[in-house]
Amino acid sequence: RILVIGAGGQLGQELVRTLTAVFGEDRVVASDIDRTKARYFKQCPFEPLNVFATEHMETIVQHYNIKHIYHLAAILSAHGEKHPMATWQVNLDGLLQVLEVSKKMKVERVFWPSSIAVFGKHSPLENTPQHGMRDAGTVYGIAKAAGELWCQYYYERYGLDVRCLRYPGLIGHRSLPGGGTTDYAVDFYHRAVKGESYTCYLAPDIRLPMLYMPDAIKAALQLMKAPRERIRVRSGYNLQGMSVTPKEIELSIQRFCPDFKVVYEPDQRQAIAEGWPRAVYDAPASKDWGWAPKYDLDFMSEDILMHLMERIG
Ligand code: VAH
Repeated sequence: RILVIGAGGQLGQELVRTLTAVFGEDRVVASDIDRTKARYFKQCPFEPLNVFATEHMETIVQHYNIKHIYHLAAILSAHGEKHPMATWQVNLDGLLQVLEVSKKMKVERVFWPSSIAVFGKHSPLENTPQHGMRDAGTVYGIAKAAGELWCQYYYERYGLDVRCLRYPGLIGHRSLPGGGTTDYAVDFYHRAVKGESYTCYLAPDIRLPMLYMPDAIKAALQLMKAPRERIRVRSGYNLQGMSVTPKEIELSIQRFCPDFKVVYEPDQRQAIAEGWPRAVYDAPASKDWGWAPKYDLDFMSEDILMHLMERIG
């Protein structure tokens, strides 16, 4: 079976939905520290789980005969800057608990989402290389950079098959992000279909790599399905979907919602975004396990707005 830790978050809700569809509802166990998140998971077992309760984690792994773990629990970049020590503890120490339990319980494969946030202002930010310098400028990014090194260590020292992706900003219509720097993009679509305007906390021209959720989920499943010997990057694979600015997203939405308006009032999150890549080099992901994103900006906008309009009516 498959255990998803932190299943109640933006990525987790979508991942559980796809994993249960692909492997069957009896093959997936969702878990989250917040037991109220059980409401999202009618299709599979749900277990409340705090990553620091390692004995409880071991009991879950044993009871459900868990062979694959997707460890998603984390505090995102913007929220993380308000609570640096808690963010380091949850994001890094939490990962170490999962790696230790996985090693002890002989879990076969572990997935961990890293982020383009591992890079910082001294990294080349255009076409950022796969093995470039990771001089993260946020606690979130520092924990992701350190976490990548720990994942690599557990593979090389203990043979634990940990696999990581450096996700760009993720945009989806089924689940809401929380505390991220790229959350604005999700807010744009929700406000547009409600006929509301939006005040954006980033400048209109800040270009960032973004990924539509179906491509993000597809990447995780492709990476985890690949034969062990195909995985040649044990830090985190760069993933490049589309590099877009808030203004370009606004214009793309206006093709479908002409009255949608955005006012730009950058706040402290602008400095975080400026330290991140404009676009990353992701040929190793394509070469090693067949990464090939499907969605561009207009295709994504059309798909999101269609789903949201149906839901919000
Ligand atoms: C964040 N969505 O905004 C995350 C992501 C690259 C951005 O890591 O913190």
